[in-house]
Amino acid sequence: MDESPLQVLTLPTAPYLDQRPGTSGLRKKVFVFLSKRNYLQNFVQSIYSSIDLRDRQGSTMVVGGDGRYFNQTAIEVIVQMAAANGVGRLVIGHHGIMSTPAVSCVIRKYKAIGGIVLTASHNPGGPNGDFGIKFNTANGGPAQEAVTNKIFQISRTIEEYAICPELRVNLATPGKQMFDLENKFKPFTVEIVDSVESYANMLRNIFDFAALKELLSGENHINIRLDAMHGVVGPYVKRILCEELGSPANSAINCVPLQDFGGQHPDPNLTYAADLVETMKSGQHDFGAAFDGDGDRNMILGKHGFFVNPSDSVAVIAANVFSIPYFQHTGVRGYARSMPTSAALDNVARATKIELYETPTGWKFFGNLMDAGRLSLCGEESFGTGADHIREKDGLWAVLAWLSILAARKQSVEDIMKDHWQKFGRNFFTRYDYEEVDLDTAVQMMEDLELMMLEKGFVGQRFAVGEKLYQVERADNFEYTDPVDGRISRNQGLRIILTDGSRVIYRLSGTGSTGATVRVYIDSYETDPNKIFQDPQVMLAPLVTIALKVSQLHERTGRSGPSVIT
Ligand code: VG1
Ligand code: CO
Repeated sequence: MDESPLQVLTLPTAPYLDQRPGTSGLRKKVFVFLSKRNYLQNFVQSIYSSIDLRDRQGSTMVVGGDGRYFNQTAIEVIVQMAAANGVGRLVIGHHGIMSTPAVSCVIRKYKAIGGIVLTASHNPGGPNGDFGIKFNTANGGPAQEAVTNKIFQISRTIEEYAICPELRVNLATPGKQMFDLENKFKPFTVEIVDSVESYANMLRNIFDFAALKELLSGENHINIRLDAMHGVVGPYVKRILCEELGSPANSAINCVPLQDFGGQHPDPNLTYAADLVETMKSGQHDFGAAFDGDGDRNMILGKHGFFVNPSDSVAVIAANVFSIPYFQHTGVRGYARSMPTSAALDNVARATKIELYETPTGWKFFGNLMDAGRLSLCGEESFGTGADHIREKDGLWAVLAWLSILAARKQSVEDIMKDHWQKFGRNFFTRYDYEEVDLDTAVQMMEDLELMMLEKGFVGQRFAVGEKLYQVERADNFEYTDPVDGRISRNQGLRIILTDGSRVIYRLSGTGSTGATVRVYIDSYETDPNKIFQDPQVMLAPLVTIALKVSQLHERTGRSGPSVIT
């Protein structure tokens, strides 16, 4: 501990008008944080100021990040500002690294008032990539809109921030560090913790580790391949899957977190995790998975690269929910999915008489339902799957959930999926992403589309594509009323629902950092046993044609096709 107490300074600053948190935190190009004076300080002060001083004083907060470029520098500033803002204790991952689900777990374990996660998730990193800041509240989940709106409002009028510029934290040494501050009775404490331990401990209480160990390293073990894509989840995979559950070291690849994710998009989908898909095609592995930069997303593959659509993944977990000991103990209170996610989960909910909630995109909407004891398992089409053990989606949890099902059913991923479709019917799903579209063009397109959809005569309109004939049954802009607190979230995506139940949905992404990303989601339901095994792109082609025609997407954006197809 230093001899003389550290100075607490209040320094002047000028606001920025663009610090509005999106679907999950504030995301900007790294150069914005580097070149705009106090850009980081302003936003971090806005977070601290959004918390009532009485709640902040002497409290515990958690800090972690996915290890991307600028992570460490940002944490040093966050620590200096936490001390100056009256926070009593910070719990920080070793080297400042901790996955998003682990931060959620640690916030709950330490009864912290919240946490800050430095990540832009699946967006590329490095000096030319993105940086991001997420704020999670005491339940361990992403802050609700009321909180992020408050943060945004503060950031627009901020005039000063508080900081202890002399405070030097050592992120490399586990254990406690204490700092005496001027005007403060109690020292400010920083605890550097093992990033994996608390999280691993939690998983041990959720899953049957003995059964998983048998599956991965017993006599009749299966072969798996896990791709951490140089994101934060590498050390978790190594410690839990390899060291503890006995999967061979070479079954986990790209496990060293890199500041630029090796120059790739740390995004687990068929486009950006193409290497894994390619390797799986050789047939040497029975199960494959990839994760995103901050470890909350997952992609599940079977032998020969058999792809499990995320909308199906959560439905399969629901249909086999009692393969997971956690649910045997807690029971199942409810299921939920985001609106654009296919209704595969609804089919399981109906068959098992369990409540199903349809929320807007973004994990924060699930947290309220979980806190109220109404939701146990949920998922998003965007490769997010999770449960009420924490308040974030959880990539590694999803992998262990699937492995638990494989262990219990002793069937391949493909057979489990095909059985599921035969029993429940199949919800064909595809998503087209158009990345980095001109912002004004995208906003104008959405406005025009909405006007057209609301015009008299749109409902009832018919579309003929080849032999298929579709008719519009309903068209709206999705709106959600939170069943717990009655809060209304508007403008959550334009929906065209056709008479056969098929849907075409348009949304602008809230996680990009450049221009706009237009997402088009398309799904349809099929029970005909002769059709359920067909290629989704073939099955959905007529609906894609309609989606593009109605929106004039290609003409308006000048694109000839999407950047990513899921
Ligand atoms: C996307 C996904 C959404 C997900 C969000 C955060 O948001 O669609 O389902 O919750 O990313 O995921 P948007 O607004 O771009 O569609 V993560 O792993 O990037 O924090
Ligand atoms: Co993520």
